[in-house]
Amino acid sequence: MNTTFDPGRRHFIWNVSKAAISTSLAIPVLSSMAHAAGTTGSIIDEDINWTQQPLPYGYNAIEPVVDALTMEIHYTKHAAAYAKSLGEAVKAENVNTSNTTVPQLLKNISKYSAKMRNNAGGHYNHELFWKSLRAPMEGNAPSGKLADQIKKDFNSIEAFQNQFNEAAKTRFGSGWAWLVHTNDNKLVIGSTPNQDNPLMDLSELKGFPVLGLDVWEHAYYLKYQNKRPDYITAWWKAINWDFVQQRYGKM
Ligand code: MN3
Repeated sequence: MNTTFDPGRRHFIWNVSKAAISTSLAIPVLSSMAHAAGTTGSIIDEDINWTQQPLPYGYNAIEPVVDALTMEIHYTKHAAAYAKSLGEAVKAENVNTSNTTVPQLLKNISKYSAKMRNNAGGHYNHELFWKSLRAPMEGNAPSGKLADQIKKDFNSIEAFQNQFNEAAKTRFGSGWAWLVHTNDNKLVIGSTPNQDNPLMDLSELKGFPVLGLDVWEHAYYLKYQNKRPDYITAWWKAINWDFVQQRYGKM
């Protein structure tokens, strides 16, 4: 769908070829690797593993948008618990994590338990969330192809932000607001309840999650209490648009 040169993908293909040459099972290796990466309408999410990855910055790195204590509890307690419970669920439900990716599991999540749904979603969503944040700065905004597409699909960056804010504010209870790249190459805003996400086969909102905002109270309550809109407003300053742009290029 996107023809932009992607060095990560090229490297991946080269490694697969190398693996194929070094084994007599060249064809099965190639086909199973292609399957693991997703073949049609490809979702390449090689950054997401089955276990919790190190936080890419210190607990205080996103202050004052996200305070250090919230970041620490969010990462070491909430997100860590999703990863741990996901590990239990894949064991109990016989998921072969060496030939299945987390996104592949999410795309078939209706076949698994509620425990799997909540924790696979929780794990994926948080791994994505940490990487989509950076030290806050004034005037933080998307650029390049992503900004062009946003302007095309939402008329302006401001209109896009207003629509995203509305989705995040009006998600009742706990959940996530999303910017999603759809299969027909459009950017769409929506939200999901609990730890659901747009990759899930049972999600109403469908597509590749380019950007997600955690609107569970555990993400903001210590600093913002009941003022979710203030948290959402502050969050715009801390979005890592370089990362978001890379994801947009991966659909
Ligand atoms: Mn959370």
